[in-house]
Amino acid sequence: MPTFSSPAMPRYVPLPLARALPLLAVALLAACRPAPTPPLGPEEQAAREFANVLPRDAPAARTTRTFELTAAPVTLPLLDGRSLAVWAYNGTVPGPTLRVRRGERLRVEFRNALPQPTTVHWHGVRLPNAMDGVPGVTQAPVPPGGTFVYEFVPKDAGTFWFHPHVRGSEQVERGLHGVLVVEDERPLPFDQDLVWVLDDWRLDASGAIDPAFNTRHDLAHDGRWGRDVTVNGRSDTRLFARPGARLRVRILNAANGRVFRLDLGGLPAQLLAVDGTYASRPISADGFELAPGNRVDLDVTIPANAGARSYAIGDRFVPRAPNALATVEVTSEPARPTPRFEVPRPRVPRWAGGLALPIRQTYRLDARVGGPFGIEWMFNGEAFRHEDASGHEHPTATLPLGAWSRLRFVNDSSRLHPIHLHGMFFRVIGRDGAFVDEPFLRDTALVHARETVDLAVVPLDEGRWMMHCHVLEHAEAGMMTLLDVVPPGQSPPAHRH
Ligand SMILES: [Cu+2]
Repeated sequence: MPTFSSPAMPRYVPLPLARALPLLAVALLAACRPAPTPPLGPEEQAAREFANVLPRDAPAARTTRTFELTAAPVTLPLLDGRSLAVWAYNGTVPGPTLRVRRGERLRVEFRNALPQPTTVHWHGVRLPNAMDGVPGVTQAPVPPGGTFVYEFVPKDAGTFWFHPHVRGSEQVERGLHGVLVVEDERPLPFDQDLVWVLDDWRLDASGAIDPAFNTRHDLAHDGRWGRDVTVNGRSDTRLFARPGARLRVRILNAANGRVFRLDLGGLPAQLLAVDGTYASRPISADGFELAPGNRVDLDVTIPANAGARSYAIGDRFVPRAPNALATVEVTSEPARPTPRFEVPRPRVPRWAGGLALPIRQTYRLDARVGGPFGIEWMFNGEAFRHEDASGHEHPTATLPLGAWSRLRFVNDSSRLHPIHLHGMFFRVIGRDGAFVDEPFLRDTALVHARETVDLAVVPLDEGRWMMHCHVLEHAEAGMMTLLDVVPPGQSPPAHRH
């Protein structure tokens, strides 16, 4: 049967006939097809709930913003002026905050001046797979003295961060991390827009960064927790604001293992965004558990009648060992009117029936004795072998592009595992079998001791993406794996050998 929809329709077909042919073709097709399309299945409906929640494609880039980024050892006055030998991006810890606007291309000319190979991973950013910075999977590690250009157009506005994906438990701990802010096309008119990087430090007897990484003790617990807790490298961070001011505070947990539970000390603050993307409704930021890798953006309004008072911001994740984080000092300036504006409130799918739908893959989280550090952490009894992460590691799940998938994490251990997926946002839909209605997406979700967590995801970006525990010692000791995102019906690319 000739196909009439071909673009190569002969020119000599008389015009009325040319008009009639497509109609005829449609009629013929309709005649030989079973007429009604079947109703959508529940998973297709779930995928449809995600339509237009996030942009499928990157915006057309009008301009390119270029940054030079060098990782190198340096000695800095940190921890209240004590000098500390660290590894740093561009000579600062935290590293520079890179700011681009959505619709701009980001170009980062990276140079490795470390004594080890490294890469740069752009945590939370939806970007082409080849720019994801995963050694042996998306790129070769950058050797000492080597360079690499990272270039991409971020699809989403929000608060992201970047850090090495080689020997992360050592390189991040030594100071290699920075924030990437992708501003909205029209930034919200807050009085201040600032970044707080939370971290902790473990020093040895000489006051240097303790060089014992991936110890058995840390592996048997929740990774490396240091006693010195800092915000932007200091333990006395103070933020000054006038009465009536409205602030956007972007908070990142860059610690290897420590979880922070925010105590805002009475400061009126709402969660504006989690892990980069906006929440669908305002919720209190008090008590939010910020696991390693997580970000929150706070929408803070200083009361007009606050007077010259201060608010103590702290962490109460371990109730018997709270930490002071920072102080918000209200200045004695006269109050000015609080800026009033609407914040974006995107639709976030509820997936109310999600826990009744099939599980695409279950991951059991546990440890065993063995491996290079004495203890290995595993997904489903398998530890990721970093030394041969050159294509020998096989993906443990295939997620169809644009389709709904449910992943289940069963923590058979008594430790904390913040699970991070590269290249996609997901929603936590269940904890211990009970439906959870968080009004935001995430890229990192904390799985508590012995807990079962269900998440739902509609990946929009093809590629071989990493999934790992963001307790960096657990990741280093094997709690990593790969997920393939492929168009529906296609099989993943054969893995390289
Ligand atoms: Cu873990």
